[in-house]
Amino acid sequence: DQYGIKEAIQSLELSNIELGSSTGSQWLKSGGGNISSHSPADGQLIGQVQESDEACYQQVVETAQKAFAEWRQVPAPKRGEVVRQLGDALRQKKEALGKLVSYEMGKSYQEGLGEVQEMIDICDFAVGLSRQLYGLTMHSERPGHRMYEQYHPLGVVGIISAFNFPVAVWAWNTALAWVCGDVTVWKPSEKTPLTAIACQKITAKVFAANQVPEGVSNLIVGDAEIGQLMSQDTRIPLISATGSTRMGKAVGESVGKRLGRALLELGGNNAIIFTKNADLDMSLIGAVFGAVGTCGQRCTSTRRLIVHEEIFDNVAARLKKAYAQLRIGNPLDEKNHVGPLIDQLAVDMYQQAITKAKEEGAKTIVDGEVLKGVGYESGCYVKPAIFEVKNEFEIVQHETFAPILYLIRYKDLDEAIALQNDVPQGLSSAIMTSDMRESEQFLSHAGSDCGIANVNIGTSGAEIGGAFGGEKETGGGRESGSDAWKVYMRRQTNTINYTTKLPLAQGIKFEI
Ligand code: UN1
Repeated sequence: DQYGIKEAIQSLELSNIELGSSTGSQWLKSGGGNISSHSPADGQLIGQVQESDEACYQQVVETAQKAFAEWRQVPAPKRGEVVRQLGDALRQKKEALGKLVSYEMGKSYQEGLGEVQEMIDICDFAVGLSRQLYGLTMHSERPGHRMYEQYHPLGVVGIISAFNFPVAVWAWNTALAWVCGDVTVWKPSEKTPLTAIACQKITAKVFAANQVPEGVSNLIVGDAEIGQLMSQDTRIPLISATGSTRMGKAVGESVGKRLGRALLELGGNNAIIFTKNADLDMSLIGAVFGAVGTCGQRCTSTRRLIVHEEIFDNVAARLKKAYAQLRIGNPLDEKNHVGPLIDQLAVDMYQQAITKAKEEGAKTIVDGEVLKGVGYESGCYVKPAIFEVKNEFEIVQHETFAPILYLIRYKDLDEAIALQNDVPQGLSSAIMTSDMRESEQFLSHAGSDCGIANVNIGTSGAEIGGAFGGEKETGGGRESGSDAWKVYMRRQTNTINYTTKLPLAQGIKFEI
């Protein structure tokens, strides 16, 4: 145990077999089978988690509803104080949780720590927010009247999260939802159930110390069926779902049918434009981190580089050189740059995408390969690959969750921006340039159509302070910073008459 996994697991108080349904300090037995969580780093079994069944689900949602009635009565800054303490608890467990994230999901330890840091940051953000859940006031057209709006707690919030950010995306949602007075039911990815159990245990301790009612933080480990139950459940006014576009469409359809609220954060097909005026040294770091970081499994991963034809060959050559230096191996070994993909299915998709790209006419710059031998026993390690392609190739239009980078040439900036926008997804985008005219055009209303548009920064690694999400097939939702909190509350407009007359709006006369 050279990386101290056992110690981390102990510090997080995890045992070999855990129950997957919890309302806080209580854990519910179900009739469901066990999910085995294997590490993609070394293929070892980390532990087992009992899957929730429908009876557990019903009990969890009922407890959540009861808890909401109490939790919404707690003043928002007091709710913020509890979230502040959660942030402190996460600071204490940062190394252990970061390590488990790295081991269960396969991202580098550095990125595991970064993910826990995002949780801490959003807790801090939420604490401040708990005193800033502002509505506007407006002037009434009627004399002696006052008008304003307020934001009230919404209710039970369902959170469906993905394996690639197994803990941070939950925190973005819960930290905000809790200060807003909501209670949460979390369905984590079945591929990373143990990190979820660890989060629930950390939270339960903080909540118990603050007499937070049972049912404010709920966990339900299950498959797509549980996700469907949540999506159809009229007791859950908001479903926040992160994952594939396919999943998001299913969730969006079910939530839409009952006119519930869906916050969707789905696939990206993120591009960086390299203009002639790019500072290549730093641009290449941004592009390589964006493409191979988290083994290409961020929704913000860089999938396409749109490169000016005059610098194309130079960029391709320098990327080739940089890729030759990448160290691929155990994500807990800090010398390595690239860890494994999440599982065999992901490896299959990586291989299929490369085959398809070649069939469509891709030119190989760095070929892909599934790695075998010592250190690669899990079968999940692959070589990051680069291909020169045309943007219209079917495979290029599709998000493959793997370290495959597509290079595309362009002549002028209008064309580059059109290429950048010409995909079904709209999450993150970037331009590398020192020319203000180029960057302003890229950021203008006729520029990037994405929810995130950066200058001289890659596509991944957004800070929590901004609203996070994107357009088109990315789903349109915004999570995390800015005013993303508003979706977790219901808005109410109030008009108050403090006179003895009853004038009607729009000057309507009505006398009795
Ligand atoms: C995701 O991949 O679902 O911007 C979230 C980033 C991270 C979050 C990614 N802060 O890359």
